[in-house]
Amino acid sequence: MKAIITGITGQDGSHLADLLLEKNYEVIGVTRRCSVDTTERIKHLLDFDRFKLIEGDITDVSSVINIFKNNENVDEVYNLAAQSHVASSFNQPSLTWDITGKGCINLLQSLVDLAMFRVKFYQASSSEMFGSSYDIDEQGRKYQNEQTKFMPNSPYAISKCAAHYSVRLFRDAYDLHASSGILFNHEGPRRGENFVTQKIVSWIKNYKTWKDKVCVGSTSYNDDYIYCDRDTGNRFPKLRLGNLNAYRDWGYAGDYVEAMWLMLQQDYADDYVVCTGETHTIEEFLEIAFNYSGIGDWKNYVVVDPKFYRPSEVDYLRGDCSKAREELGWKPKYDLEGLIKLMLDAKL
Ligand code: NAP
Ligand code: G4F
Repeated sequence: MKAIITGITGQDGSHLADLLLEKNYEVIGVTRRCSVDTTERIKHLLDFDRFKLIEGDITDVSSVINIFKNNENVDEVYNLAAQSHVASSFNQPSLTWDITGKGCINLLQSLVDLAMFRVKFYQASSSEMFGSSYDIDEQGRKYQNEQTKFMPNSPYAISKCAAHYSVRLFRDAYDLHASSGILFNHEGPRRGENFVTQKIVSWIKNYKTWKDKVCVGSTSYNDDYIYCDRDTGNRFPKLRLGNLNAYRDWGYAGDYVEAMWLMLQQDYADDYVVCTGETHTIEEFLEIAFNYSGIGDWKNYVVVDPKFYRPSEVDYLRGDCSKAREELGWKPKYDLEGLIKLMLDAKL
């Protein structure tokens, strides 16, 4: 089996490549030109003979067509490429649209134009598409599943909705085996540094290093810094975050790429929610992470900085992945506590 992965240098791309190589696939990863090396997450794969990188950018149709023409025997295409940061999408809405929305259409239309109808296609859809929308279960708890309507409220989510609907259209109109995974937040040691979970974990690591190596005595605080009592000039900046009250359904990325692969092994293409079914606030994440790392009460170390607020927030995400459990036989292996321990242990 041969697969193309766009977004190979990202968190999910690297995990998916690991999984497919384990399954004996030949994997072609698409990387875009960059002035610095972006292969940190796939370093361990670079010398592998069934793993190849090719240059390409999904916003450039000619580049996409070249990739497919040179790999006409490909069996599966996983589109994981995106401008994936929600807050950044408010600063770069057109670019986000070009990559996250139109990029997917470029891939789908190229498959059709080249008559590559036997290729199975996976699209990385997102729980962000639900925005402020939810349904209510028998216990009165909010949730989102495949039937919940989309109410996107960021340029990122709007772009993802366009891509998601395009996948449905190409499935219906051209009979393409094209599936979308509506994935809720998933994290892990390879998560980008500017997503909230990794930002917290990285701060803990840096603070512990400072505390253990530089400040062996006791500490005191002001609004912005933690001071070392042995040398008042020695200080460490507090962790600056935005909205701490949003709820997220956080799972482990390594689990979620398995659901992507399972979707493409089905006889019929479809859309599937992938999640844990549990939801927690950023405050709860902080509570568990600070307790586990032994630092103490997170409230002494965190500053709420409006700079990190978004023009529009998604307040509540909790998925119901009954369909993925029943039809794909998939279930998550990590809960939030397990995920935080995994991330902290890897970092520390
Ligand atoms: P990520 O770490 O931000 O990776 C994004 C990848 O897309 C990177 O490899 C990036 O390359 C690549 N890329 C960006 N623009 C490109 C372009 N124009 N052409 C080709 N490649 C381009 O994201 P992730 O967390 O792995 O997520 C993977 C996918 O799942 C994304 O589509 C994301 O929107 C979606 N998703 C993620 C989550 C989550 O919680 N992680 C949840 C739902 C959906 P560079 O390294 O060069 O920047
Ligand atoms: O970690 P986040 O930036 O992830 P967000 O916005 O939920 O998006 C992630 O999950 C989506 C799936 O639902 C993906 F589609 C998307 O690509 C991405 O992977 O923020 C999580 C929450 C937000 O409510 C945000 O306002 O944390 C809040 N937050 C509070 N302080 C912060 C910060 N987020 C970031 N990035 N940085 C902060 O300082």
